[in-house]
This record gives sequence, structure tokens and C-alpha cells, in this order.
Amino acid sequence: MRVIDSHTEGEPTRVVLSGGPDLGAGSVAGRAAILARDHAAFRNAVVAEPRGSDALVAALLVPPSVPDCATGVIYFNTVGNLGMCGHASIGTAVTLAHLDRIGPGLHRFETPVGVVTVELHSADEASVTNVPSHRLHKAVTVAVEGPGPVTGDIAWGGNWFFITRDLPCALEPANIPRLLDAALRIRRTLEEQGRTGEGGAWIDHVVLIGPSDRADARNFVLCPGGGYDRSPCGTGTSALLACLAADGRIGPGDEWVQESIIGSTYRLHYAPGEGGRIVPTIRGRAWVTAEAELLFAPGDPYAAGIPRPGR
Ligand code: PYC
Repeated sequence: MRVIDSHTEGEPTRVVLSGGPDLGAGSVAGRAAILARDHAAFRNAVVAEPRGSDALVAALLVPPSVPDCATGVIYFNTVGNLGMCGHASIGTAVTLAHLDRIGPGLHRFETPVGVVTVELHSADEASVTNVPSHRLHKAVTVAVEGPGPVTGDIAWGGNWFFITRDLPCALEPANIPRLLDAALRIRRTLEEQGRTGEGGAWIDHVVLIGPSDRADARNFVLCPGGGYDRSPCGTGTSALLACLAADGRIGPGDEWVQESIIGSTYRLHYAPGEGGRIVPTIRGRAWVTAEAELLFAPGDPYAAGIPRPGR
């Protein structure tokens, strides 16, 4: 299995170029559903330990079904599929440029939740115009054991997010263990109380938002596998922008600079979409870190990865 690794503002992506399972024909959404249902062993082998980690997102390249798309891409992590992924889209663009498969300019990627447009600015910088994003619920309060009552918005930015400014402590790297613990408790409480995204979708990401002295805000983002996003989270900040736009706190074309918990940044803006939605664009940098072949040695008891015990 041939892969290329990169990181986008600190967050890793593994593009799978060959060796993936046969997912048949049809839309990328349909093939993503087959990957989620039938191919846990493949997904674990690529992203779980010992080859990967909870921070890693894989991007499986597949032929697109939508005309004019440069590629189809299915994002997955140690838990399952992601609808969209901002950092991995930037990582995929930089990887395709590294392979001379795309050059500077506009390219369309077919993802399971819609077509996104990627503009490659240089060998290590790209913008992604994301799927339409919106807020589903404003000011939902949950009583979380430990942190206490926490109020936040439930919003879509290509994945489902709970976004809160109620912080257990300062958003500093030294506090990552406490932030992770609080975000996991918030997510567990949302699950226990039956809070979901549309159609009963699992709210698998939690965003904690706080002040930044070098950007509009800093965040800490819990990812589905229990890891945290080293980048400022493209889909999470898209969801945040949808909330800010709904509250009239940001207008079309205004720039929003989002800082991550490790200090890396994305620049975003949005255009108005249909039905009160917004269409965010996320700009960030990525660098290729490895070209590799994943090996599956006979007799290796963990050749297919160490599966997570559960969510
Ligand atoms: O950048 O959208 C993102 C993302 C989601 C999970 C990890 N990164």
C-alpha cells in the first residue's frame, strides 16, 4: 500500500495512493458508506497504531463520479469516516502537487458530503472552499460532571460540532490533558442526553473557543478518536463561522484568523450560501513528511492495526 504523509499546520494526513479495497462504482458518498461498513480492518491498518494514531486522518483517493473533479477522496480516522476534513483537503492538495498531479490554480475534490474547491497557491499552501455550513441549535446547555453547566452551539461544517466558550481552564498547550478531559466529558454528556446533529448524527467533535493574542480566537478541538486537532480544524472553524454569521458577528468576505492550541493558524472568510447557510473558505499550509509503503509482515499480530476498544 503506497502512502504519502504530510502535516497541515501540525495535523497529520496520510494520502492512500494505492492498495485500497474495491469499493465498486457510484458516488463517493456511496463508496464511503461501503468503506465504513465493510472495511474496518483496512481503515485500522492505515490509521490505527502501530502505524498511525488518533490524530491521523487518512485520505483515500478514489475515482470521482462528478465530472471535472480532480479526484474523489474519502477521509477516515481511527473511529470511522469523516464527512469532510479541512486539514486533510489541504494536505491532499499539497500531496497531489508533490506528485505533479495538480498545479497551481483551482481543482475540485468530490467528498462524501459534497464537492469542495481547492485552490493551490504554491507547493505548500492551499485554500479549500468547503461545503455549505450552518448552525443547527444555538445556546444548548448541558450539565457536565466536572466542568459543570456548559453552553454551546451545535453546528455543521462538514462534520458535526459542539462549540462552546465555557472553558475549564486557559487554552494553553500545558493544559491539553485538562482540555481533553473536559471535551470528552462534554461529548459524553451530549451523547447521554441524546443531543445529535441532523438525522441523529453523532456530534463527534467538540470545539473549545477562547481568546488569542495573535488571531481572532484560539481553539482546542476534540476529534472523534479522542485525540485533539493540532491544526485550527477547518471544518470546526467553518462551523464556528456559521454561528458567528448567524449572530451577525462576521460578514461575507471578512477575514477570520483562527489559531490552534499549538499556535498554528488558518485564515478564513465566507460567502453567503442558500437557505441561510454560509460557504467558508479555509487557507492553510501543509508539508509532505514521508513517502512510504505500508508493509504487512506475515506473523505480525498487529499487522491490521490495534483497533480502538470503542468510541
Ligand atoms: O481540519 O476539518 C479539519 C479536521 C477535522 C478533524 C481533524 N481535522
